[in-house]
This record gives sequence, structure tokens and C-alpha cells, in this order.
Amino acid sequence: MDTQPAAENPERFTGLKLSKPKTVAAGLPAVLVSARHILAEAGALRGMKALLQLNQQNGFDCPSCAWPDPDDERSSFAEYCENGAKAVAEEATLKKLTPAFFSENSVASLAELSDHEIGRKGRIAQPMYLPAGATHYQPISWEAAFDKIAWHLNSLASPDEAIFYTSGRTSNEAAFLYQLFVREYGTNNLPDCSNMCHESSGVALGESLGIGKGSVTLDDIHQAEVILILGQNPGTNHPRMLSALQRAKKNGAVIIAINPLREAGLLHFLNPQTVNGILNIKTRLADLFLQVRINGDMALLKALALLLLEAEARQPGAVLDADFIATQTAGYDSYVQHLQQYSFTQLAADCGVPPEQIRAAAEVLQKKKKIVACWAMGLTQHKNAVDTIREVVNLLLLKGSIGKPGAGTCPVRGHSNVQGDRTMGIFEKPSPDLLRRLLEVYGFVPPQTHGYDTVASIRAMLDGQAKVFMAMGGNFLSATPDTALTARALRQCRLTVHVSTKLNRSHLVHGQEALVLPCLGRSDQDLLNGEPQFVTCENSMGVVQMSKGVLPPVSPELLSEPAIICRLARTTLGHRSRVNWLQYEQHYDHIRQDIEKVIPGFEQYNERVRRPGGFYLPNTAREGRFNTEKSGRAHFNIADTTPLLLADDEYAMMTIRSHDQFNTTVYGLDDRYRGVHNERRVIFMHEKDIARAGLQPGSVVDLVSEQDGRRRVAHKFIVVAYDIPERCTATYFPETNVLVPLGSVADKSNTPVSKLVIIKIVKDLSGF
Ligand SMILES: Nc1nc2c(c(=O)[nH]1)N[C@H]1C(S)=C(S)[C@@H](COP(=O)(O)OP(=O)(O)OC[C@H]3O[C@@H](n4cnc5c(=O)[nH]c(N)nc54)[C@H](O)[C@@H]3O)O[C@H]1N2
Ligand SMILES: Nc1nc2c(c(=O)[nH]1)N[C@H]1C(S)=C(S)[C@@H](COP(=O)(O)OP(=O)(O)OC[C@H]3O[C@@H](n4cnc5c(=O)[nH]c(N)nc54)[C@H](O)[C@@H]3O)O[C@H]1N2
Ligand code: SF4
Ligand SMILES: [Mo]
Repeated sequence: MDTQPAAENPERFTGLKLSKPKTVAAGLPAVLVSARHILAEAGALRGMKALLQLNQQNGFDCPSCAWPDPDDERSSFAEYCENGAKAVAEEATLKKLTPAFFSENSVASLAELSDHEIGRKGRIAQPMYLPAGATHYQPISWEAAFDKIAWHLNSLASPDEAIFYTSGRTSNEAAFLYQLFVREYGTNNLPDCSNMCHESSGVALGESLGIGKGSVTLDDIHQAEVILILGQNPGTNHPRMLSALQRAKKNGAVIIAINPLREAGLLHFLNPQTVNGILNIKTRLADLFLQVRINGDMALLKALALLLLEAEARQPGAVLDADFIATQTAGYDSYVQHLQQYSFTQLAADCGVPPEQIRAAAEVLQKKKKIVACWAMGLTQHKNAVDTIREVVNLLLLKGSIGKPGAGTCPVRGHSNVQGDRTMGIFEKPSPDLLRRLLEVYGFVPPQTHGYDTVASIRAMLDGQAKVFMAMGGNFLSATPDTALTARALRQCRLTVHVSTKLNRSHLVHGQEALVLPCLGRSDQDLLNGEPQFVTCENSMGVVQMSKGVLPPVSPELLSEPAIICRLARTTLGHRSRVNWLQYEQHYDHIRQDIEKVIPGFEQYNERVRRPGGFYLPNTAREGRFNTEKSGRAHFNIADTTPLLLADDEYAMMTIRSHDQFNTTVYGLDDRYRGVHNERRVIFMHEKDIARAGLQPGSVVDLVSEQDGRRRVAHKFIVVAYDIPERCTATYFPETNVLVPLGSVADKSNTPVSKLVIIKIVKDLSGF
């Protein structure tokens, strides 16, 4: 056993127990687990107060995922899921980290704790400062904290030596102010979690359809005839999507799930909010489950398209939408020519799905016209992610399944406001339009050169090009790839600053000096001059809604994110600034008034967002218009398949979320649906692979990745036999981020390839 756990990735077992994987999601256990979390953290009164306002039209937006609320009826008492309840419990906790806590616990001793233990400690209650060389964080006043940041920022040789990261929980108002401050300060170094998440979707959809967002509304899902769900685990990560799928099924939809794992939430649903659910009458979800090999999606999609073309040849006019293809798309002929080089048999072999199952799926698609394709990280975090997503679009284009009711694209977003942050200008590659409007509205010339995205930021810190790192939320160290390298990058900074609600590992692996600035969360009441303020968020389907926190903050020293940015901007920019920061800090209506002037689609923002349910942003693809650069038409894309080549001792590893975490926040140690309890250091393997490698279920192994000549090791994982395609394995993120090479990124989107890490599995001789 190692004696000293590494600060960036402690390695300890917690006592694995296994049960049979579930084939049905939610039901009563989901309700009970929600109640347990909320009671343990927030107590009954505070907990109920929060839950009653969660996702209500006058309450606060769920801080967890970006799945939309129903446009029509909302349940008045429980418009949320287990995942939302856990997120609220995590934030609404009454535990707090006082100055005494930080003087009793050194940074080094805190770093020995697991992420689960760190999260349990409570809310950060006052600004904390770690001087150079110090071993403990100490309290600091807000003024002194802003002075320190301003001093560091103003002493850099160039504004481009600072990096300003954003995580997707940040509200529209805070995001807008943050990018405004950063651009007026003088850089476009605005990486965000989107760089690691749906960036590939944005690039792919922009190229194919002329808009980087999905096209469907919730109602389109309800009305769809076929729903494809690729590389997504909705039962865990977007649980209320199951209610929408249930409604679609009731209306006759056929669901085709494409995933290496038979996730419970793709198979059946027990809706705890309906009588049937309580009576244990489950809804079957996937009619067809295609157990694709990791990254076999491109081959599978091509195989489906090939079968559609064959069927169209047999019955001209009956399968494809020739009219749509002729009038709305470009590149069809070359796409067909390209496709015809492939053999169905080879494609089927490459994706690992039995040919008869692919034929069954193609038969469904042949007959139907209204198809919605949903996807998430199983598609976006691959080297060829952009091409795979464009292949999904190719399929929709063949069927004319876009820009009409019941049909279209549905990249299911992660963080609750990740889409809104982009809309507000959090992007290292701002559009010329945005920069022009900033100049017009504020009168300063924003920087024109593109900034660093997440991966480029890590490189810049490593190379000494960037010296100050600031994060508006998130957990940069643990969420990014190549943890050991990222740790070195952060440690080389002169100053790291985190605006956070809870303690996390990025506070413990820090720059020479470090600041942790505590902010209000979504559920916290934000009072300004006695008046409660609200913020706004955009969900996965482009609806902008208000969110008003209700809980008394755990400490009077917490500031809202907008207030933190305004005060930092005033301290840093002083008389140089053209922006009236003081006014923004007085009432958030002022911020929205100016967002309206800068960002298209927000006309009468203050008025429309106060209407129940908010408003939809314009969406060209939804309206059947394709603003693509080249032609104003939707584009077929041509890309080759990239079959997985592995040496005898190599495996493909995907890093996935358990049922008990929100990204790097670990709520608990159970992955209930997959039957893994009380342990996260596991590797899922096919039983034949286990035998072939001379291992047994329960063996303890080290995982080694040597993709680019650098050896990276994640120590001590327990082998779990699982129904997963051969040569494919799965582990939990963030424990195995140490293995994801910084240089392994998606073409065009630069997203870390977290779903296909090539590893070797080495028997750990130390045992456990
Ligand atoms: N409870 C909870 N909710 C969350 C989050 C959370 O951590 N916890 N995170 C939020 C965020 S930021 C995001 S981005 C989303 C993430 O939501 P998901 O994308 O659902 O999350 P992952 O666990 O990364 O799971 C990806 C799924 O893709 C499958 N997969 C992996 N590789 C492949 C592949 O090559 N092909 C196919 N077809 N499938 C593949 C995996 O088996 C898994 O089912 O969830 C959001 N909601
Ligand atoms: N290997 C691997 N790596 C991945 C992924 C993967 O699938 N595999 N997924 C990637 C994806 S999809 C994403 S989105 C990223 C996530 O990357 P991040 O967004 O950086 O990480 P989170 O874990 O969501 O951030 C959690 C922290 O946010 C802070 N926080 C919570 N609420 C608030 C708030 O209201 N305000 C502020 N200021 N702070 C708050 C808390 O301190 C908490 O510790 O990780 C990526 N990394
Ligand atoms: S589906 Fe997502 S947004 Fe909705 S309640 Fe659950 S976690 Fe929150
Ligand atoms: Mo994400």
C-alpha cells in the first residue's frame, strides 16, 4: 500500500459490495434517497422549503442538469428528480467551514481526504487566503482579496497572462458581467467546462446546420415517432428526461438506445409521480437496445444509412425525404457515393452490433418521418466526435427530420446554465459580432485575438505563458485531463482564485498564493437593499427562465457572483473602465437591460423573463432555416470510420459518471443502478477479458496509459465483471482523469477524449 496519498488523487478503498445491475430506473428508492440526502444535509424545514421551490415558476432553477421544465403543467410539489434533490441538499447544507476549521486543518491534510469527504465538510463561509509558502488558509476581508487579485492582474506583462475559467452553473447575469470584465481587462482567455463537454456538438451542428444548439423543444420529444438516444445515461444524468420519454412512448414513439452499457434508465422507468409508478407498473423505454462498442457509433450510423439507401432504391420515394434533400441540403450526391464504398458486413463488425439488430433499427427508421436524436458525452468526448455527431445529422437529413414538429437534434446539455453561459459570451473564440456590439454599447475596444480553451490553458500555465488563474465555479484540477500535469500547471501560477460554494480539490492544489471566494448558490436568497434579486438561466432547449433563491444564506459574508465580479472589476480597472459596475451591483435589471443591447434574442428581457415559464430564444434550425457559412443549406458531411485498433494487452476505457455524483462532486459511494455499492475505484470489464488477462472478479489492478510515450498510472482499481462489449472497459471520472493524456483531444473541438483512453491493465501485486 502507498503510505502517502497524492494530493491530486488519493487512493483508498472504501469496501466494495456488488448487487445485480438494475433494469428499471427511479421508483420509490429514488424518492427515499432524495429524502435521505435532503434531511441529512439541510434538515427537514430548510430542506422542504428548498424542494418546494425547486423548478417552480416563481422559485429557483435546479442547479444540477440542464433538462428543461415542462412548458405546460408543472407538479406543484415535486417538479424535480433524485439528482436535483441531491444537488440541492449539497448546496442547502447547514454545515459551514469557519476560520477555525481552516486553522485546524492544513491544506496538506485536507488533500488527503477523498472528494466525497471534502464535499461533506460544508459551505465555505468567508473569503479565505493562502499566502505564499503558508500551510493553512486564513480569513481575509473581501476588500483585501479584491486588492490582491487586482494587484496581480495589473502587474502582468500582458492581460493574456491571465486565465478566467467558467463552470456551467454560472447565471446569465454573472456570465455576461464576467466576460465583460475579462474583455475590458483585455483578454479572450475564457475557457469553460463546455470545452470538455458539448463543444463537439456545437462545432458539428454549426457546420452542418448553421447553429451550435439543438433544435428540439420538449414538445418535439413528446411528439416524435422515433427517439434515438446515443451515448447518454438519462436515468442518472437527466432523470426527468425519462418522464418525457414516457410521454413519447404513450404517444407511440419507438426508442432506440445506442450504448455500450445497458443502463437501467434506458430500459424501464417507474415514474414516482404517477399512480402506476407507485403501484410498481413500469414503462418500457428502449424498444431496441444496440450494444455498440466504444466509439463504434460512426460505423453503426453508416450501416443504418446504407440500409436506408438500399430500401429507398427498392421503393423509391418511400424512405428518404427527396424533396427536403433537394431543396434544403447540400452534398447529398457525394455523401451517397462515399457511403457506397462501405460494406454493411464490415460496418456491422466494426461497431460490434449484431447485423439483425441493425436491420431491425433501420426498418423502424425507414417507415417513420419524425425522428429526434438525443446524445451526450458518449458521442462528444471522442477524437472523431465532431464527425460522429455530423453523421447523426446526416441520418436526420436523409429523412428530412429537422425543422419540423417531432423531429430534430437534441444534444442534452450538462450543467444547468452551460448553454446560457455561451450565449452570454463565455467563449475563447468570440464572434466578430459580439466584439462589435461590446464596442458599440460600452465604447471600449475588446481584444480581437482568440484566447485559450481549457486544454490550451493548461499548456499555457505549464509553459509559464499564463500566471494567474481564476475560476468562476467548477473544479478545474479534477475535471480536466492529465491530473498530474494540470496540478503542475496550477502550482506554477503566481495566483489561483476560485469563486466557489463548496471546498474542492482545486483549492488544495493551488498557485503560489491562493484565494477562495465564497458565493451564494442557486437556492440562496439574494437580497439587495432589502429586495430579493433573481437571476436567469437558459436550459438545454433554449428557454430562458428566472431563478430566485429562497434559503437564508449560511453566512452573512457570502456575496453573489454578480457582486463579486462588479467589485473585482471596479478594483482592477478603476477609472480605466467604461462600464457602470456600481449600477449593475444595485439591481440585476440593469444588467439585463444591457444584455438586451449586446446579445441577440433578448429583446424586452426584463419583461419577458418575468412571464411564467420565461421565453424561447430564436433558433434557426428549429424553424427549418440553415444559416451555414457556405450555402445557407444543411450540409451532409463525409468522414471515414476509424476502427478501434488495440494490441493484445490493450483495452479501450471510457470514464463515466456514477449515480452518486455530479461531475467532481461525489454525493455518495453507490452506483445503485449498476449494482456497485460503497466503492468508486472499480473497473468494469467483460468476463472473457478478465479471464484472458489472467485476472478474476475482485482482482486489484493498476491502470496504465502510455498513449503518447508518457507513462501515466492510476493505482488500485477493483475488477468488476460487467455486461460490456469485449475489449471495452469503464471507470469513474474523476478518479481516472490522471490517465487521460492532455494531447488526446477531439479534432476541431479540442475536447479531451475522455471516453476512449487506451489502457493496459496490470495486476497490482500489493493486494488489498
Ligand atoms: N447525476 C448527475 N447528473 C449530471 C451529471 C453528473 O455528473 N451527475 N453531469 C452533468 C453534465 S456536466 C453532463 S455533460 C451530463 C453527462 O451526461 P452523460 O453523457 O449521460 O454522462 P456520462 O456518464 O459521461 O455518460 C455517458 C454515457 O455514454 C456511454 N458511452 C460512453 N462511450 C460511448 C460510446 O463510444 N458510444 C456510445 N454510444 N455510448 C458511449 C456510457 O456508457 C454512458 O452511458 O450530465 C449532467 N447531469
Ligand atoms: N474523465 C472525464 N473528465 C470529464 C468528464 C468526463 O466525462 N470524463 N466530463 C467533463 C464535463 S462534461 C464537464 S461539464 C466538466 C465539469 O467541470 P466543472 O464544471 O469544472 O466541475 P464541477 O464538478 O461541475 O464543479 C463543481 C464545483 O463547482 C462549485 N460550485 C457549485 N455550485 C456553484 C455555484 O453556484 N457557484 C460557484 N461559483 N461555484 C459553484 C463547487 O465548489 C463545486 O466543487 O468535467 C469534464 N471532465
Ligand atoms: S432532470 Fe436535471 S434539472 Fe430536472 S430536476 Fe433532475 S437534475 Fe434537476
Ligand atoms: Mo458537462
